[in-house]
Amino acid sequence: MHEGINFGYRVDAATGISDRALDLHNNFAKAARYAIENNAALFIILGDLFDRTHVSPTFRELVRKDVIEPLGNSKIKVWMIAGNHDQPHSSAKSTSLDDYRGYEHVEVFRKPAVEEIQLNKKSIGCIIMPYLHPEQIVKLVQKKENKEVGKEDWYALGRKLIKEWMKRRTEELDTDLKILFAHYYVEGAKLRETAHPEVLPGEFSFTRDMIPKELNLAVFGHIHLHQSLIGEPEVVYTGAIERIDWGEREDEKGFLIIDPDFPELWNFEPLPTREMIKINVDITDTQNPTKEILESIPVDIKEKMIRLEIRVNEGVRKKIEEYKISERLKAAFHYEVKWKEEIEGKTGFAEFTMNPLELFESFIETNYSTHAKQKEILKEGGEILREVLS
Ligand SMILES: [Mn+2]
Repeated sequence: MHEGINFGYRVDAATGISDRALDLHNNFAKAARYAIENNAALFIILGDLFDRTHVSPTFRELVRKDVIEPLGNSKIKVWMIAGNHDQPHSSAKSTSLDDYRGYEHVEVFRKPAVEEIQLNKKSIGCIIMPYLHPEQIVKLVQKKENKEVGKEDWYALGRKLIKEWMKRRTEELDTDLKILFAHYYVEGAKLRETAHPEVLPGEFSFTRDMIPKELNLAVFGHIHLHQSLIGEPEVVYTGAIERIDWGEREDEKGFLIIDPDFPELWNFEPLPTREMIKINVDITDTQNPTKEILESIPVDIKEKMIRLEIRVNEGVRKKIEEYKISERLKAAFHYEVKWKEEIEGKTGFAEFTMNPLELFESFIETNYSTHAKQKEILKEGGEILREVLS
């Protein structure tokens, strides 16, 4: 859902909310309405309800007003499972999700749990695995192993620990059906996000063999692309409810309906999406660049999102009548123009990283390599950085 996400355009001065963030919210409200109209028993939010651990009260109120309270009035239970965006790095810290604990029909899951529900006269056992940050997994492993665990071991030990826990809890369940609800990257799943990667370098991920075969279905949140990975059990990603990133511009969006009477147990229910059009135009070899750019823009752009990328030779941009382009794009919901200047005879950096964690680590290496608390600085700084970035 990514409620509270900041889009830097079409921001309402009174509320501070972008119309694009409302696109996301409106789809979320539509999913809740669908649940109400179809007498759902349970409404599950599979992580990343919020874009950050603390979002503006305005967003929290929108969620209360359009989703949580209407569902409560219709006697529909709500499960909120923490995702990487709304799970704090320290479990002692609170998150905007905790706002909703006060509702009798809402349950917030920030730790692994097992629940049993009844649906169409069938009992369903649910294994719930909220997102745990790497440092939380390290702490978990250290507690279970009763020793300090090195960087090279925690990942494998964490996987083993979670695999064994899920297997044991699945076997203990004596229900007609067994379903896993989790918020992780499962190796082999497809990614679409480009500017805002959901899966961060070094984050804890699942392998297929961790998911117990005794399950009837595994449903995952996290990746924005709705997809199904065939296997035992089938792994389904619900995907985001709207396109968050330009990499998702072709994707269908929606939510899952789970019903024990469906042959596959699940069905995908699509939601409306705002059209995103990416236009690439190359004017490095043309006599009439302004005209060529204007002709590359489709006639109907009303209410659509447009990204225009123009490849131009160095120094040519000033000859282009940019006001004509702006005038032409005005009808769009939102537009961005990116200029790619072809510069001759300059070379870039051979090795270059924009990964903030790598930049931080190399900064500490350069400036604090002899400091007595170098390791602590690295660890604490890394945690703060990850918290800020998530
Ligand atoms: Mn996520």
